[in-house]
Amino acid sequence: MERTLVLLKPGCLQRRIVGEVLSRFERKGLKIIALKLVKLDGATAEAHYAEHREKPFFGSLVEYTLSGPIIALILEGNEAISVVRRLAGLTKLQDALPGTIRGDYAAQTQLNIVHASDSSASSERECALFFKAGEIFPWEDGNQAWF
Ligand code: 3AN
Repeated sequence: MERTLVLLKPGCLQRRIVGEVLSRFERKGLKIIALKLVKLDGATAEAHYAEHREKPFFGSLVEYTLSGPIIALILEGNEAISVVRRLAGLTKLQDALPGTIRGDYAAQTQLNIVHASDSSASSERECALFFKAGEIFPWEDGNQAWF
């Protein structure tokens, strides 16, 4: 079982598609084990995108990430890291296939709607950056009769 950090960027709230995006993860059978609406501070946004510090788009990427609240969540499931990356779709606008979240919703590469951890090392680092241990609530599948 793996965990992965997902961010629904400000554009998700602007476009009122939070529910639609979350439902894609739920439909796949992934478990939401942590979730919050949060307005990031500059230091956290820069730490999150630290690997891109030297890229020309770093400043505007951080600015966009700070432009409004975001939703941060941790998903748990089998092979969750790669499964969520595939549901999210490829980074570049022109590569993101229809049927993926970015393929269906992203209109610009920089504003590509969702972030998803790309490895177990980044998942561990990013989950810890966004959530304290007491904000994560793993749960078991219950008796089907409860549905
Ligand atoms: P991913 O989010 O698919 O892991 P990364 O880590 O290469 O992709 O990029 C992080 C974020 O930086 C992307 N989600 C996107 O918002 C932005 N980004 C990546 N490449 C570009 C680019 N060429 N121009 C503008 N923004 C970019």
